[in-house]
Amino acid sequence: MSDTAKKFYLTTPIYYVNARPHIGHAYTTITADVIARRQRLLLGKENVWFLTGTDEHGQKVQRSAEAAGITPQQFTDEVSAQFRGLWQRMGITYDDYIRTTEPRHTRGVQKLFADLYERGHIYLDTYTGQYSVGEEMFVDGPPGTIGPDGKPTETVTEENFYFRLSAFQSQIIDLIESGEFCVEPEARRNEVLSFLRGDLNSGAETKLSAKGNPYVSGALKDLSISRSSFDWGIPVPEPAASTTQKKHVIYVWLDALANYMTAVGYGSDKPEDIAQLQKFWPADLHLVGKEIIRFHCVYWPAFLLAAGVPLPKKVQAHGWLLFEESKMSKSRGNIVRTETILDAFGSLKPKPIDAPGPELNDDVWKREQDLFASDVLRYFLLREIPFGQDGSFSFDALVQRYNSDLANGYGNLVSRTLSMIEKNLEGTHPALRLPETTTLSEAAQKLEASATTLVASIADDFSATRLTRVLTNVAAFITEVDGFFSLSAPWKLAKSEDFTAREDLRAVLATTAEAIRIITALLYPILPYSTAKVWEQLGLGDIEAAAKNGTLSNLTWGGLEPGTKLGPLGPIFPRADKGLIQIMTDTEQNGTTPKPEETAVATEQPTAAVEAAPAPAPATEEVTETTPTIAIDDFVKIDLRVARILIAERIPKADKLLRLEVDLGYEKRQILSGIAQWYAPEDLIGRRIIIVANLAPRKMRGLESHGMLLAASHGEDGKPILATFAEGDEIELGSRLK
Ligand code: ME8
Repeated sequence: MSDTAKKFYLTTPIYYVNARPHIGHAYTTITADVIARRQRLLLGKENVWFLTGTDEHGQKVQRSAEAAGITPQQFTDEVSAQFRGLWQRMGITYDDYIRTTEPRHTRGVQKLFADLYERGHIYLDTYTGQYSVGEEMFVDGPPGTIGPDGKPTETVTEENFYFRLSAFQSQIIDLIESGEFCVEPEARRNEVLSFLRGDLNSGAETKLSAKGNPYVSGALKDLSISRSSFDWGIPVPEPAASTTQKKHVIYVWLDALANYMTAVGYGSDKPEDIAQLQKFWPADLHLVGKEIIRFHCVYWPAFLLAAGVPLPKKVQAHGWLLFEESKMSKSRGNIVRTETILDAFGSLKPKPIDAPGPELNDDVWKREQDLFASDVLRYFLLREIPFGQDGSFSFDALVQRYNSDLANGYGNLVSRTLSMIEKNLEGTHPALRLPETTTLSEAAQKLEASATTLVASIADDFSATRLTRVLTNVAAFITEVDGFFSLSAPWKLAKSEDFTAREDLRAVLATTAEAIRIITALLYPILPYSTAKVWEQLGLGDIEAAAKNGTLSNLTWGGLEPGTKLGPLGPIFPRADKGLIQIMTDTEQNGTTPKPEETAVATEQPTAAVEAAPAPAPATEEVTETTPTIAIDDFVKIDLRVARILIAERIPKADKLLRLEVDLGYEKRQILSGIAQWYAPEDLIGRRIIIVANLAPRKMRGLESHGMLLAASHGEDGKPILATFAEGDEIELGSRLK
């Protein structure tokens, strides 16, 4: 197996399928995605391999499937697809997704087990002990001991296969001490080392390793690596299997850890798999949460040493996302689902009413919304939680951070710079020169120096996964560029006829635009969607092409070609209303993301509109405080018309929806509306109502809804009261409301 420097193989943990994904999982996966994108810039796409997947065996999964009344395979298929679907929704660029129920994995795990057995590292023995089902491990202590998952252990007596873990104690200590097997951060390294050494002050016999590192002999016990009390796992292969009466499955952690190798071809004899394994193994980085450090830094290297396989180069452990003060986890019931955030932030990018042509269909637009919202979450998690430390999550902080750094910071800088170039310089980038005015010239030179320092320091920060530092340094640079912009006051320069002022205007805008180019290139791995939009607006085309051809990794000041035309401009980071916090909180409390049709007439409905809105807007009280004023031009875009309800009926299996056919005088329409809880269909027929006639059609439950009814939202439960006309009002159907 090769050890070339010019490749990078990184992994996330493979996630258990006994719980649905939450933002704790997203945190690791996002971090890995950022590292993968950055590495691709440096090494080229073909030399980077990013693996994620799902861990599908074990008693916990078997029990969850039983509780759900389905087979373990059905259960794992379902949940694994949820993880995968979420990563796709978020634009995660994994190269491979491994499932431990795949044949390629089974084959590799059985080979590993057979090799270990053949090399004499596995023996059969009987053991009675306390087993934590939640964590899939034996723990020390009397019956009823509380396991690491916070639940009482179970007494388990089993004849098991054992792995001679104890034989590798001193060797692993040496590998970690020498840095050959790197464990980061420091605190985790110390934790692993002290576990491996045993308590040197306990009075027990101390030995010295080959490299002179002290350890308590016997502190590391052999490890049971098979189970016979359940069968949802990979069977122990021959010849070991025939040495025992019972059927054994391989311990889920041996099974799971091996994914890192089986996914790149271990256990296969196909030439392409062998080549893949040679190219990418050993892994360069296993990214994990801190609670599984022992499995990755003690068991895993021991299995590999025993099998004669090179060790991964580094294991890096991050801290936990806390919610309401404790670790976010399914068993504690305090999780936040990523979908909640994607839906809420996605709603900040409503599909334009006058969206052009079929290329901007609902699916395409939904994709844009998801990727945008995913950027927001990426930014927040990486900006707020220094890698390695625990960090609290709150919706409040998410909205605040978004508004301060993205809407007001980066987004505002981009929009004010580019719109000035558009207005004053015919949308064409001027040549980069120093301004004539001394103070401005000095400030511009300082900015260039800061940019150069930033580019250099960020390379190190990225490679050490100091992503919070990357973002704080970029944010500080954005503030500096903003300061330069304000000091130069280009809007005043633009009004002057003076020659120097005109020249300075060009120099200032060129300097700011160049700074934006650098910022955007640096942020690309973290904000792939938004930076692509800024790149287009800068007139630089496709950022992915720039990533491939090296433009994003060779950042020298002055790279923006003068004469480049700006792309079409538009808002990148619309400001988020505080109401979004409530929406996300409510969504989590209700336990599920409301399906579009269920959000209709939700209590949070902001206005009088009643339709199947994908993401409800803030509560009415909130809205009166925060709804922005609009110009008459905005209002006239909304085509409000008088219509009469011809048909109203319930839709099977949709409790909240009614199907209406309305007459607009000039045409008849079908509209689906979430008012079924409040209005009996028969009471609606014949009513004259107001509809938003130019709302883009959308499909719900396979039916197209073309328009939206207006209603006032009444009382705490948001009961809709349809806007209508008095009995005697003479009004033609189809009349426009203005
Ligand atoms: O442990 N904060 O799977 P798992 C931060 N299948 N990260 C979190 C988190 C939180 N609150 N909750 C989960 C397993 N994670 C095994 C791994 S690998 C060979 C087998 C992330 O579904 C974090 O990366 O319990 C953590 O290590 C991982 O999800 C655990 O996922």
